[in-house]
Amino acid sequence: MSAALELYGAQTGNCLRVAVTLEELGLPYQIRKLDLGGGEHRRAEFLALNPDGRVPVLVDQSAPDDPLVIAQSNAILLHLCDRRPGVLLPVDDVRSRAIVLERFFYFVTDVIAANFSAFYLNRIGASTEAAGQLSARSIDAIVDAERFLAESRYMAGDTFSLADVVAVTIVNASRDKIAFSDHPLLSRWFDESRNRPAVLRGMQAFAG
Ligand SMILES: N[C@@H](CCC(=O)N[C@@H](CS)C(=O)NCC(=O)O)C(=O)O
Repeated sequence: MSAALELYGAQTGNCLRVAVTLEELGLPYQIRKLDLGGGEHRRAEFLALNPDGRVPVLVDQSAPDDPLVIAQSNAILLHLCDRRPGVLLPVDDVRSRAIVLERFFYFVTDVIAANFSAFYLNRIGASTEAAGQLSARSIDAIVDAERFLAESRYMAGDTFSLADVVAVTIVNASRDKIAFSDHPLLSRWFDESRNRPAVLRGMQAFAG
């Protein structure tokens, strides 16, 4: 029998964030790995799921007669949080929820979007100067996030949340550019977060 949740993707940041979220929430899922280099995401079977031809895509078969197909990694993350209310995103405490969402969007927009734009400019050989500026902006925002850790153990409070999921994947991808010795709170948080069993499992979901 196949799992109710199928995750189509590859070893990319957007897909890993979904895999880590599934693991942290303890939701059973099946990986459907695509070879992006080989163009599997441009084939008709996958385009039928996501005409945009991009991963990740989640197929939620909780209602088998009416499967829900979701693209856009951040929409998938929020949908998964709804499947296990209160674990990674508070539900009843409006204040805590707002802080988790604030920090989630901080990492998604100010860090990850800038990082992706730099990567894209480098890939197409457009402007190395602009790419360098965007990359520096992304790293500055990571380092600046240390102020969140002066208030609490994790990025948005005293429990690991959706904000930490998105933060740990991008900090891991950027780790060679961060002077951790100058940022002890960030360093402590990163060591603790990246070694969580669910994070380790999620980061390996598409490996091999
Ligand atoms: N905004 C989308 C971006 C999706 C995206 O760009 N996915 C990349 C991998 S992380 C992809 O499918 N790249 C293959 C391609 O564009 O051909 C999301 O968050 O899911």
